[in-house]
Amino acid sequence: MSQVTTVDAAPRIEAGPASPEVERKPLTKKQLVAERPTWCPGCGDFSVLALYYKLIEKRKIWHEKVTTIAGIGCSSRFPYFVQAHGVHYIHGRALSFATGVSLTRPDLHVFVFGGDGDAFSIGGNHLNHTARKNVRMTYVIMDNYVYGLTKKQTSPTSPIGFKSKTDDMGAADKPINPMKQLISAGATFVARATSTDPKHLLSMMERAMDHDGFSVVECLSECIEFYPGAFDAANPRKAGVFREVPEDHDVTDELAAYELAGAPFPGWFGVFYQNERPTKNANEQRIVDVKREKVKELADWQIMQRTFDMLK
Ligand SMILES: Cc1ncc(C[n+]2csc(CCOP(=O)(O)OP(=O)(O)O)c2C)c(N)n1
Ligand code: SF4
Ligand SMILES: [Mg+2]
Repeated sequence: MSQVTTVDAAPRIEAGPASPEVERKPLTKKQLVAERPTWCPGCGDFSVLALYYKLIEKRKIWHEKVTTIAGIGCSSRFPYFVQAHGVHYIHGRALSFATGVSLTRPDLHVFVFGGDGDAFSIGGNHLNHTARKNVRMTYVIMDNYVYGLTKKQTSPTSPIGFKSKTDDMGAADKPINPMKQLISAGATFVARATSTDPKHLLSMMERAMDHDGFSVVECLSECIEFYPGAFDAANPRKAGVFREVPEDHDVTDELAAYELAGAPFPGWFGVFYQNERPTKNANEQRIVDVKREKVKELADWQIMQRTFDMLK
């Protein structure tokens, strides 16, 4: 029988895969904290980061089993603040990078963090395709209804009338509805949360993480600097209302989810939609297995050579 040893988790990323026979202590927040966050004091993103540490600690995910990927924006600075593998990638391209990681490293928990601009504006196209392909990963969109990093431009979620550097007379264009967009694009887990309710947000992140497919949590996260008070109506501490998705809501019912999404602000919070559908990961693996079987006598480099020869 194999021996079970207990060792302390190292404070830094460890080299090599963990042996399943080695039991380790879960990581602590102290071990996960990297650079001091450069966000403005009071920014809603702090809460999301704190809960991400908590999630990793609670679910006993080891350093080498988690990766944090982001695009560009205040919210997208996330990977810098987590002592684990991560990538601060190109504006709006976090999902394409994360897709590559997810498909090639099925053993990892792939988390993507970013803002409303990164997700729905410059990255909107990637969001749609990652959703329809159902690539396995968890995406937390910190929605502050504004471009924070670049100091107050209108974003796709800014409400009509919002005055910004790009709309000094107030935004005129109809904002997108993140929930409706995600549901119709094909995301198989769609939830809504707010950074002012940490307990609820953590539970949404956990449920998203446990989902086998593309899971998205839109998290209202106030930009205290360029859009203060944006979400007061959703914050009971500011006399607002936090309404959880009704218990009898059927999360597999797409139309019912769409209806919930149509409620006026502050709307509902919780899981709007969740369904099982084959993931891109499973589909790709099936193709690889079938093709590999046909050339099982060949080494990887020979398969590659053949592919190149075919392109000549
Ligand atoms: C290709 C490209 N276009 C534009 C920019 C400038 N830019 C950086 S962040 C950003 C918007 C960020 O807004 P959001 O994603 O909502 O993040 P927040 O800062 O609000 O968290 C823009 C337009 C850029 N870095 N790269
Ligand atoms: S500018 Fe806004 S989004 Fe950026 S760190 Fe400051 S409060 Fe947060
Ligand atoms: Mg933003």
